[in-house]
Amino acid sequence: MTTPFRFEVLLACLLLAVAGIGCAHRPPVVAADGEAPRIVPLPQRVEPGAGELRFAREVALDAADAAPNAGRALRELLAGLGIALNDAAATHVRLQLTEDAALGGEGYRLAVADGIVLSARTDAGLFYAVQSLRQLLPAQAQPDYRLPHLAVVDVPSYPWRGVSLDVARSFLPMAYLERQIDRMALFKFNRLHLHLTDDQGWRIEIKRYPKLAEIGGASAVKGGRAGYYTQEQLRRLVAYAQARGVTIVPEVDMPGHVQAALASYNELACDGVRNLSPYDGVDVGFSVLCLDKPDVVYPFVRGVLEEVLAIFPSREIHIGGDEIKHPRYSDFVARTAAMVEAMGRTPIVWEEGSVADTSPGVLLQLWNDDYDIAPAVAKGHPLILSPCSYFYIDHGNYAGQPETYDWCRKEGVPLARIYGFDPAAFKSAVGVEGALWSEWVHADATVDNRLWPRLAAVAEVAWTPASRRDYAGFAQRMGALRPHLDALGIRYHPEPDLGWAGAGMHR
Ligand code: TNX
Repeated sequence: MTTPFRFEVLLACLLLAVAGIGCAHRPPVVAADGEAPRIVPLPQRVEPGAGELRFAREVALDAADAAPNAGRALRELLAGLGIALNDAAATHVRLQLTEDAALGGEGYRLAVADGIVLSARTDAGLFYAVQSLRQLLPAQAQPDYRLPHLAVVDVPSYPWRGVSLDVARSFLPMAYLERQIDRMALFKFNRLHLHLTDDQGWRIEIKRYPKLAEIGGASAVKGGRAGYYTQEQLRRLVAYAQARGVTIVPEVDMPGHVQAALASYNELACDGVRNLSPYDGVDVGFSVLCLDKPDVVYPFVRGVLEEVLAIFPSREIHIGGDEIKHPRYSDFVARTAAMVEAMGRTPIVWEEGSVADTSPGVLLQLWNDDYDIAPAVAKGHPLILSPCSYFYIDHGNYAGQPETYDWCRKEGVPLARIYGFDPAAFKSAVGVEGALWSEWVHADATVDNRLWPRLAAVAEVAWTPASRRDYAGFAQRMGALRPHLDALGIRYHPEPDLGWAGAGMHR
């Protein structure tokens, strides 16, 4: 643990002041209560001001019509805190679009002085300004409010800040996914990758192949939940996520991990295959689409992808490609990736797909720490980073946590470990993604426990450059956001590093 940065800087300032030199480096902002401002992920720049803004439960709001998502989020934030809108109120809150190239597509400014000004070039940037304000304000309504004067200028390091949820092994209800999107938005995530199909279940309605949902949707891993999403539900989810800056990235895992599909449509399996039953185990690598029957398999793949693409506007579409050995594997990946590209989208394939002859635009998702991805990077493939010893949060919050995997790392994947990851080691990285597989995670509360607070570390790794990060500062800021997580009903892991361990905590 390092000494909190604030103290060191204050001490340095004091010494310089005594020497009559003044202080060139300003400390990070110190809020009214003496704590660093609780913004996670840490912004690129926070300039402290001298005073504080106080207001009672009304403000005058001036919000740009051209920023509907940010405007809605800001109105919801204020309403949730019992702050009324009144044009005659003394305190003004302004949400404005500005031309400032340095802010890019997702950056923003947030200034608190006599009033509150949020500015950005885009609705997305303004939405993030609102999320920072949401963290600075209390989680519950108060009789009046105090905010330290400050000026934040913020831009993310990486454009891909993702979470992946495995809804195939064990299903998650639509209401949980909506809650998850709200929570992700608070930490400025912008991708929710849904692993929609696997051996244990097929979770998306495909109208041309109705048995995928009827039969494939009825199974789950032992102890897990079965179910499937209708196309209508998924369209609503896409819109819900879009309004919160989150793109839903669908994954249909092929050509392996397909037992649920084979059980639904037996002809997708090779003729000699005997095991065509639904599957509820945890072993992998045994099922495969019959790549010797291209006339059966590729029309199926095309039919499924056409419906998937019609539901999900995401530019990137995940086609799986993990954990299968087959002489025609490379050919399948190359052909399916080309199909997705011909449909105007960008395929994502798990790292193993790097052996296939695909265009360099295909995104690869790295998941084994020691996989030799360098040749693919040399070919120009962009990478989504999910190396398992940092980002597989189906592993324990601590060593030996019940109902967690430890195949990738015996000691689990604790918060501090995630925080220490530096994506800059991979030069073609577009960002990072935390992955929750659900072989052992079957209830909403267990999902919460695995995701939080670790996703906050994933968010900061994706947003804030390693040079600006320090774990002690993160622990202090994140520790202070506990009431916000409580207000969202999150049943988080009682992380000792954040001071959350102890009586009365969620387990
Ligand atoms: C590996 S990551 C898998 C998943 C498992 C996970 C469990 C990947 C591409 N394949 O099928 O659920 O490990 O940790």
